[in-house]
Amino acid sequence: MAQDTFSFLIFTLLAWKAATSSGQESVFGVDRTNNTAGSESPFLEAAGDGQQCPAVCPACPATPGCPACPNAPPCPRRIPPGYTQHGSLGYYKMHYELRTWPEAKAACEREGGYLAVLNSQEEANLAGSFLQRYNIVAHLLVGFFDVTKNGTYITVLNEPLSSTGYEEWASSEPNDVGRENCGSYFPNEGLNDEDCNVAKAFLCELFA
Ligand SMILES: [Ca+2]
Ligand SMILES: [Ca+2]
Repeated sequence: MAQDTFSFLIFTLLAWKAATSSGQESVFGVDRTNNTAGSESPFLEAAGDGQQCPAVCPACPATPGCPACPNAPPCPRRIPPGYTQHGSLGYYKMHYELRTWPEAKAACEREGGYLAVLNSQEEANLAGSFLQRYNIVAHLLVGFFDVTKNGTYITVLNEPLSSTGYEEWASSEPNDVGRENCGSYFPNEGLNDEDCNVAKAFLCELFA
C-alpha cells in the first residue's frame, strides 16, 4: 500500500508540473512571442520581414519601418556610406568602378540617391574634379537621357534638361553617333550624349 501511495503522489506531481508548464505564462511573464497579448508595446514586430523593432521606443529608429517615439524631435539626417558633403552643393559619391548608364542609375538609387544632375557650372566643375584629381581623362555618367531618342533630353528627376540651370554641351555635342541616348559630362568641356551600353565611371547625388 505504501508503494501505491508513493506512486500516486509521483503521478500527481508530474501531472501538475505538465499542466503548469504548458500554460500561457512563462517565467518571464506574459508570452510576447505571438503578439496576441494586446498590451504589448507597438514598437514590437512593426518592421515586417521578420525584423523586430526595439521594445523601448527609440528616438531615431535604426530599423526601416519602425516608428519613432511620438512627439520625438526630428532625427539627424542619415547619410549613406561613401557620400561626402561639398559645401552648399550637397552630398555626392563618386563611383570609379565602370557601369553602363542604366546600371549606374540603379546603383545610385539603391544607395538612396540619384545619378547626379548638374544644376550649375559650379556643380559641373565639382563633377569634373572627381576625375581630374586622379588625372583621369574620360567622361563620367550623369543623370540625363534622351527620353524620345530624338533629341528631347530630360533628367532622372523627370525635368527637362533645359530647366536644370546647366545645359552646356561639349564641342560638337550632342552628336548622336550611332545610338547615344544617355548623359555624360566631359570635364572642362560640357555635356555629351553617350552610348547607354558603354560602361563608365559615374557620380551619385543625394536629395537636398
Ligand atoms: Ca545637382
Ligand atoms: Ca555624343
